[in-house]
Amino acid sequence: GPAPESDTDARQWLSRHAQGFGHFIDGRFTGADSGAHFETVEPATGLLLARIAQGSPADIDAAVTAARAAQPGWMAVGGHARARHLYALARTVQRHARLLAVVEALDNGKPIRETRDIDVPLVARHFYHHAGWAQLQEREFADQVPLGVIGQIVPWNFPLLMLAWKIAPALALGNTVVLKPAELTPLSALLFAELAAQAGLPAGVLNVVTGDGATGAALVAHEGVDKIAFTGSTEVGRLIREATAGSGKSLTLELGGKSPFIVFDDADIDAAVEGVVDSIWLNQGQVCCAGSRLLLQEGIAADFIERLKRRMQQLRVGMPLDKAIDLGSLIDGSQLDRVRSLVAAGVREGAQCYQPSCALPTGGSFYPPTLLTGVQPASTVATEEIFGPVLVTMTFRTPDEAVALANNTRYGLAASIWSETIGLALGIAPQLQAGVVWINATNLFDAGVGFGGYRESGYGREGGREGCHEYLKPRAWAARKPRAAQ
Ligand code: TXE
Repeated sequence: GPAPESDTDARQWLSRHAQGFGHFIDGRFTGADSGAHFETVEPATGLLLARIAQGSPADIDAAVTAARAAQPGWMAVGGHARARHLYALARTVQRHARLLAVVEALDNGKPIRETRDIDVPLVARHFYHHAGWAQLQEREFADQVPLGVIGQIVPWNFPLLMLAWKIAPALALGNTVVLKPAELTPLSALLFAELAAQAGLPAGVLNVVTGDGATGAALVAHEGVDKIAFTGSTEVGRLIREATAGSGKSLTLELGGKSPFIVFDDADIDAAVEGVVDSIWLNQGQVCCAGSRLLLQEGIAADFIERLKRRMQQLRVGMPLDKAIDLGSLIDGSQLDRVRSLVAAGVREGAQCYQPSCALPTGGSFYPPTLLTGVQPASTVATEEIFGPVLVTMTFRTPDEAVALANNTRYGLAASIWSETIGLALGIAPQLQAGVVWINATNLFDAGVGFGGYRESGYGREGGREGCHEYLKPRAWAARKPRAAQ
C-alpha cells in the first residue's frame, strides 16, 4: 500500500509546545506552567502527545473577560469586515489542511483519509459559507442583534468540525467566543486558535480554555456568558439544561442518537450496502448521527446481510496515518470497554454477533466492525447509543412497520431511507421523527442546511439561516415622529 502520511510537521508543531500548552486567551497562549495539567495521548498507541492546561474558574473568568472586552468592537466593524476575517480563516484551514488533518488523526485516532477528505474540507466550507452570512447580516437580519459572549463546549468525536460548526456562525454574526474543547482531543482547537491569530483574527474574539467537565461547568456557570452551545452526551446536556435554567442564558444542545437506516425490498442493494459502511463505520461509529439501527424489509434481509458481511471482510482496521485503512482506534480504553460490554449484553439478550476476521493493531483501543443480527427492538443494543463500530439489524414487513420501528427511540437526530420508489421514500420521510432525513444517501452535511435533533437528541440547529438565528436575538424598533412632521 501507499506510505503512511508523514507526521513530521505535526511533531514539529508539538515540539514547539513541548513545555505544555497554555490556554489561548486574548490572542496569545497564557503561561503554561502556572497551574494544573493533564496529558493528551494518541488513542492508537497510548503514547503522550502533549501536556495541556487544566482550566480553572479563574481561567474561564479571564477568557470571558477578554471575550466581553472584544465583543463591542467585533460587532462594530460590521458584516463586511467580519466576512473578510471568516474568508481568511477558511483559507488558513485550506493552507494548513495537511497539518490540521494529521494533528486531528493523531489526537483522535481516526483515519487520515477521513480527516483529510471529510473533516478538514467541511471545516473550510463552513467558514466560507458563514463569511457569506456575515456579508449579508445587515440586510438579512436587520432587526436582530448578536447575543454577546458565547460559551461553546464540544466533544472528542469531531473536534475541529464541531469547533467550526460552533464558532463560524457565532463570529460571523458579531459574537465573541470562549470554546472548551474535549479533554481527550484538545490539540486541533489549540492549533486552530494559533493559526487564526496568525491570520489576523483580533485578540479576544476567539478564546480557547482547555480542561475537563469541571472546566465546562465553570463556563456554563459564568455570569458573563450570554449563551451556551453544547455538543456531547445526552446526560451532560441534561446537566447543562438544569444549570442554565432560569439564568437568562440561551442554550442549544446537540446530543446523542440511535438513527435508523431503512432499506426497502426495491432499494439499490449495492448502493445501500456502501451507505451502511459510510453510515456506521465512519469514525469507528463514534458519530452522533450514525445509522446504528439497520432496518431491513423481509424480502431482501437475508441477501442484504450476506452482502454486508462480505463487504465487512474487506474493511481494514489500522493505524490512523495509514492511508489505506477504513477504521482507526476508538477514542480510549473506557470507550472500548463500553463497546465490548454492550456487545456482550446484546449476545446475552439473544443476538448473533458477526465480526470479520481482521487483524487489529495492538497497543491502542481498536475494535472490529461488528454486526448484531436477531436483535429484539426492546433490547439494550437496539435502544442505547453504543457510539462504536457496532450495527444492529431488525426486519420489518410493511412501510408502517418500518416507521414504527424507526421512531421507537428516545432520540431523533437523523434517518436514512433507501428505495427506488420515490413515492414510497417521500411518503415515509415526513413520518420519521428526526431532524434530518436522507433519501438514498447518508451523512450529507451541508453548511447551508440546519443540522440538529428532535426529542432527546437536543434542540437548536447548526448551519444555514436557521443556524444563524441561534446566534442572534430579535430587536423591534419603534420611534415617534417629531411633532412638526405629524
Ligand atoms: O461526552 P461528554 P463524553 C456520547 C457517547 C459517549 C458519551 C460520553 O455515547 O460514549 O457521550 O462521551 C464537557 N458541564 N457522545 O464523555 O461528557 C466535556 O469536557 C459542562 C455523543 O466525551 O458529554 C466535553 O468537552 N461541560 C456525542 C463535552 O462536555 C461538561 C459526542 C462532551 O463531553 C460537563 C460525544 C459539565 N458538567 C459523546 N461534563 C454526540 N452526540 O456527538 C463534561 N463536559
